[in-house]
Amino acid sequence: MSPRTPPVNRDASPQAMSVLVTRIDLYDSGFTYAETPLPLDYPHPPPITPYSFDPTPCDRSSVAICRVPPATPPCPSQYWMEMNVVDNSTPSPNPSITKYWNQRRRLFSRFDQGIELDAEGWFSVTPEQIADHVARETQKQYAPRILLDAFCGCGGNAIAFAKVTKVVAVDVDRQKLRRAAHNARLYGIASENLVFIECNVLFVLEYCYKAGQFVLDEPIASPEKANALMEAMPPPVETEVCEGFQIGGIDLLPREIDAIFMDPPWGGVDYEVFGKHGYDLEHNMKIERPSRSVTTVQDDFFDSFATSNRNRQERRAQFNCTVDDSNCVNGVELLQLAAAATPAVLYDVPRNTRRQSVGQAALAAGYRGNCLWEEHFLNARLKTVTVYFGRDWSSLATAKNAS
Ligand code: MGP
Repeated sequence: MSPRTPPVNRDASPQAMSVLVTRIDLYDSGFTYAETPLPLDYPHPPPITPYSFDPTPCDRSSVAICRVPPATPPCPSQYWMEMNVVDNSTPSPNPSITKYWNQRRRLFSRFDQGIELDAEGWFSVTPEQIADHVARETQKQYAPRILLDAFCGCGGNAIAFAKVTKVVAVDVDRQKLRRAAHNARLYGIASENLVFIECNVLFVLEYCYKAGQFVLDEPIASPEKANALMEAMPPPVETEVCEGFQIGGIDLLPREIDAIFMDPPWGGVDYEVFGKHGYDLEHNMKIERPSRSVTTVQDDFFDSFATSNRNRQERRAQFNCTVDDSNCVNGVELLQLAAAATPAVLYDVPRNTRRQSVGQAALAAGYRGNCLWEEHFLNARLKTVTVYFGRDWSSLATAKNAS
């Protein structure tokens, strides 16, 4: 592979954002380290503006993308799973999820012990090796005492985080939270490490935290703000103990959070219809606000897994179209809300997201300096991307290649 020259961020002012792209190789089956050598010929990166946080608006064009050397070569013994994670010998219970069913032990190595997933969980849960890596990395870089998992779903990431820190996991759907609790029990997660909150997370981000502190019970500055809060306030929900874990409403939220992890719905299985770098956080991601009718994935959603008989243009036009636009925040606004709640934010985005748009979203959210775009390759295939905000990653960009 011939080295490409990365775009140089010539604007050395603190108004700029560098998206530092790095590659993490993880393995769970079928490959050995020798068969998949890391590409070690990354170009030398340009100088990076040090990290700072500045809420004033700035010129959104000041985004540079540069690839940085991998931090450490992978150690196969650390990541290898001693099991056959891809298995098509047992027929899938539903033909439309066959692709996911065959990889079920990649999603959860303890799948056979009774893991529960719903329709959305099958296609959106993070494979365990990747979830564990992100949790370890988060602990290393941010050392959060409490992390808020904004879109818990059936618990893939929440379980990985709860192995290393305390987690408060939010989802609008109690059934998903019950499944997550069940799955967490299968992994032996301690009940004091994981609490589940049934609430629309946009309410939690917008009204419950500022700079990591719980503010919902603080005096409100104006009658208008008080009215807006009253309108958005979710109805009370019951508290229950499910498989040893507490599930309840916003009264269970902690007084402080140190980091937020977001793995939001991207709009469904068809997200790659926008091409290799065409997914746009502003235009393609839609997260429904509380209070109006909530669109949830129904059981007949399985019927819509098969999309290939529509042409690309139709699929693009119909992508995410069941969500009411007037009652949504987009992926850029979501980052703004999270950054205001606490600056340490980890954001899972589709692998085909336009990196420039992530840099622009970061600037709009008040970040300056750099963010880390971490690509997760599982057995040499790009699966997911996590973007880390709120830390200075420039040391990665200047580190010497570990060849
Ligand atoms: P994928 O599109 O299912 O590709 O998503 P896969 O299984 O690698 O198969 P391929 O052969 O088509 O490449 C890859 C990963 O993205 C999944 O394992 C999920 O972790 C994640 N993912 C996929 N979708 C559709 C979503 C989503 O809507 N939301 C979130 N948060 N994650 C998703």
